Amino acid sequence: MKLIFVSTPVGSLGSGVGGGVELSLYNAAQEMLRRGHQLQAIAPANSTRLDLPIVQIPGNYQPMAQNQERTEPIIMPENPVIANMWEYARQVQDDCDLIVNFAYDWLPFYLTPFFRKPIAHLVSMGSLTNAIDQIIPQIVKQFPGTVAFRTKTQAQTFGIEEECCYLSNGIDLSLYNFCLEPKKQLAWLGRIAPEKGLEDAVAAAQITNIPLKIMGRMQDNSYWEKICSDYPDAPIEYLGFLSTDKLQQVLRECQGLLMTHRWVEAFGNVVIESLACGVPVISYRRGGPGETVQDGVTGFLVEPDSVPGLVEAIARIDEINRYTCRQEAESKFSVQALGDRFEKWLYQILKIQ
Ligand code: HBI
Repeated sequence: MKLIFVSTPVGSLGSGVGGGVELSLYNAAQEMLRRGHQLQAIAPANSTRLDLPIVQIPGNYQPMAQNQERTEPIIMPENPVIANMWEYARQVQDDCDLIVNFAYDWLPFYLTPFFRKPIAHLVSMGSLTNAIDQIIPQIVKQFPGTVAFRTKTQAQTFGIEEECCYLSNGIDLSLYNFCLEPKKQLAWLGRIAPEKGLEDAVAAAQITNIPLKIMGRMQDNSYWEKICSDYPDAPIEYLGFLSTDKLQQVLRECQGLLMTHRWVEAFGNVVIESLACGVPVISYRRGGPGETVQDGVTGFLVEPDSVPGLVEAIARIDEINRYTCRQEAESKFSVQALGDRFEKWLYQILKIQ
């Protein structure tokens, strides 16, 4: 297939602003290229992932959807990079078989009927704003099979009952090294922002007195300051936004990963990064991680927003077999396994068997 991947408009590829979707685009792209498909990515200027064929488009970033009020109207900055990226896609559409949209934004969904070539949409978050909630189910109905989600739970947040494609996700497992004997420490990974519920993990660290290693982009400084003043003597250490290699060097030596998200995390890449290192996951039973973590097998699912629940699960963490965690990653969450699901989805859209 000749593919065009259009990236998220909230930041350049490699900046970390696009969070999990950057990693997803990169892994899916590498896997499609490895399988012999032709591929070009369209991304905002200053993207640093130069090991992909990227066309860099200038323009101003889109506001992050999770920072918007539910009733907020669609906002377009002047010289919007999202419009510039899709104008470029419109110009080159005849050179491809299919375009894949990675953005969680109204415009690409609205433009779908105006394009001559099919657009496959990979939705990376759950329901956040009314305007997006309205247009995604519309495109699901109008173009059956072209909208994929990470998980069924996520699709249901849009009120979608039609059977859709659930891609889960995949990562390059060769970047993650298994560790059998962890140190007495826990990990928390993610953007430092209110929707990620970091304060609960810090509270659990304070109660159990187990050191908590915190990694991820500092998105909301005042939120971080408040946590530090609320839990002055919690044994926590913030290590910043680390490269995958540095991140897994810390993560693999942890007894477990804490997932304390407040919102319906569509998938939670950090779950499979953790399993790849053999590290069990303790997660609120909410959103994607509720489907990805096998309770009692690869970690524990905890009643949402319950710090006592986290503390109980932490006490049981050694019951989980770390080899099982790595094996689960290898069978379901490798880039190859994702590639199989991704390729099958695109072939079905093009009606290729
Ligand atoms: N917000 N408007 C908008 N568009 C996106 O594509 C987007 C976002 N917020 C976060 C985000 N993408 C990525 O972090 C996803 O991985 C969640």
